[in-house]
Amino acid sequence: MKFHLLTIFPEFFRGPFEHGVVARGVAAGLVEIRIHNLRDWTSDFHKTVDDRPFGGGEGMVLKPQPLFEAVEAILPERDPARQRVILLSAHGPLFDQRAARRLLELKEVLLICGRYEGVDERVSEHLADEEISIGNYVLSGGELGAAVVVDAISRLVPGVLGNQDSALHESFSDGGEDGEWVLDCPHYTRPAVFRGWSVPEVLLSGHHEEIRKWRRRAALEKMSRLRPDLQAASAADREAGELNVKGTESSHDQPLSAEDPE
Ligand code: 9D3
Repeated sequence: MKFHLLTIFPEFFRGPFEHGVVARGVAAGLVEIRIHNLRDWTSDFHKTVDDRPFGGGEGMVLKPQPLFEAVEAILPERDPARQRVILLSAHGPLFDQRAARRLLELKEVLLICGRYEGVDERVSEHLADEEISIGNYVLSGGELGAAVVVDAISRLVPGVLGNQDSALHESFSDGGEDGEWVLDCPHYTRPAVFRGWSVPEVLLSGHHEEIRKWRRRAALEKMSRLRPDLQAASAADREAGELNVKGTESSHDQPLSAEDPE
């Protein structure tokens, strides 16, 4: 998987891509990231990338010329089945796990990071194949969005995660097909009692079948509590209610008789 990032802040990505999963994917040769400085495609002495908006108004707009020339130089002939030019913008459809899986099918993705008040609309109309927003809030530019997109896709590239099962199972225990967002179960580690709060007893029991059932119930209960907006949550709620997860939870407050394994 090859990513191109087109930005006026090339140094922005040093942090996000030099750590963790993305860095490992790059080191393993499974992910390739090329960062391109938009100013390299300006032709004037001052390397101007922006200009005032026609019709007046606040702020500056990214000029089309450096963006078009950059994209045409980076991807000279675009194969729409394998390459995609994406404009990160506050106005695009929201990026989600389903979009990450869709883009994983491509060989090469060029992410255009907007800045200032916006990008000349002809970039959206005639240069980018699609637009992506990462959420309904105002950011200062597309760089953080591009980093999010690269991270989410890179961890799906086969072999990038140590344990290949992880990417498939996490948050998709039974929602992988239709893109339903299914939350993971709660996790605990030592000590078994921390500041008086106990780990649910079943997790210390060694009863794998009981643990599996508890984890499923707890995941559903947590999702319906924290994400009632998700469609699966209402079904989850019913199941959690029937199976009485809340009853399981009350054991949190009781001190454990079991020895602290620490
Ligand atoms: C309401 C007028 N403008 C806000 C001051 C609109 C606007 C222009 C430019 C809002 C954001 C931006 C810059 N944002 C991005 O380039 C961006 C973004 C975002 O703001 N939110 C979520 N995802 C993304 S991806 C790129």
